[in-house]
Amino acid sequence: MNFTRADFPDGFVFGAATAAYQIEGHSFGGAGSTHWDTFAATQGNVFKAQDGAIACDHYHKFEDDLDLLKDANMDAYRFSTSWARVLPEGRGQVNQEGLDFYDRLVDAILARGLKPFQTLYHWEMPSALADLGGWTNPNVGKWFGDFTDVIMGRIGDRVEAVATLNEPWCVAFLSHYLGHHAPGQRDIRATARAMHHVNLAHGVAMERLRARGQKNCGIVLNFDYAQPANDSDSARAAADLQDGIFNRWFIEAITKGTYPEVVLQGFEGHMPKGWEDDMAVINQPIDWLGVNYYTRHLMSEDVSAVWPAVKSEDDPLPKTGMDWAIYPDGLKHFLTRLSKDYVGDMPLYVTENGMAWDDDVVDGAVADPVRESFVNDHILAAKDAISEGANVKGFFYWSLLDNYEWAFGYDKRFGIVHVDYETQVRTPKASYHALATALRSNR
Ligand code: IFM
Repeated sequence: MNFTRADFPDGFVFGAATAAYQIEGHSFGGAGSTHWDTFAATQGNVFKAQDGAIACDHYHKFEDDLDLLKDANMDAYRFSTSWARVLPEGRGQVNQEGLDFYDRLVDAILARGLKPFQTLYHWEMPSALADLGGWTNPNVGKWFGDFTDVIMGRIGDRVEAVATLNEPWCVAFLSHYLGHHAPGQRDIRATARAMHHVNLAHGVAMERLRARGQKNCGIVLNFDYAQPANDSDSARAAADLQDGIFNRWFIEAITKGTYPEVVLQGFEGHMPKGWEDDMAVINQPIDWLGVNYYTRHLMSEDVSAVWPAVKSEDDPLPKTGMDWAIYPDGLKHFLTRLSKDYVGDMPLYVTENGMAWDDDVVDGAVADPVRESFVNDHILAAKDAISEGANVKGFFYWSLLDNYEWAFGYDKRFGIVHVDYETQVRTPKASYHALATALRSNR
């Protein structure tokens, strides 16, 4: 790696991220069914119909996994707390085993001198609430607020920072318009509702967190760099619309209390009644913003499509195992743009950045040179953003472990640690060792 800790401001946090359903093993410890369990059990939705029942068995192996993080000289662990593990029916009866698990996990993080960065929702909508419409139901904000109170009542005294939601674009648009994630809907009205309710749920959870006196509260948004595929007005308009749906819809609502007009026009007639009255709840101060960044898309107009009539063109850049273009400048773009246009001096954390590759264990080792360059180049892009004035406070690699990559099942490996799903043996990859060496300096 071409950086050391000395290249970053004092206190800059390096860590790795995971999420509950992707690693824990959802069949353990009394967790309730989620919409991912049923989505995966439906033919054609997920690679080989795989689910998170066992995943990386982190539920039993979390101590070893935290040792891996510490041995990589990291400072922090970003994890999520599963709604359905804590409240198997989404509301009502609490699963004490679930609370106990997160209690043990947070203590084990702290015992290793690591900082716990919690995310409240990383996609485990309990099936009982999915039955009631999940993110399309206007009451989802209140249900989520109640879950927030239950879990923070147990671990809120020890976490360093908490994010309400992970990647609301995926929760709403990817899952209700594109249908790629649970619940697999493809319906514009459901999309408009989910797009608004996910922001409202963030606002309600923030109110609950503030009422509890919780410190360091924020949200994790994913940003995709939409660039015009060519020099035409129509390509520029397509990029702007894509940016509106993917990026501005969330950051603008949270920091300014408005939605981009170009997106509202497309949702005309489908937004929930009285949505305007919710904007004040959505637009309340946050303490930090999490930035997940993976790739860019080159956009053009799709003349054969209804709204949003956009499509992405082939990108000449090298690609990851997800076929995502590798474009570190996009991370710098967002960190500087966010600080200039939306959050000013508020702390920004790169809460996810990483890549999938077809990694194999050969003679007990995993060579992943493409990932080594990827991580290096994105960390240096964050450093450039800092030198241009962005208040970036940390960087979390996605992910500590190979894990359940949603609709791709276990077919895509994002980890700096390889997981053999048959034996649950962990093998740190070359990128893990390179990061550990870079982070050893000046600790
Ligand atoms: O695995 C996901 C994660 O759950 C959310 N952000 C993107 C990652 C890679 O697709």
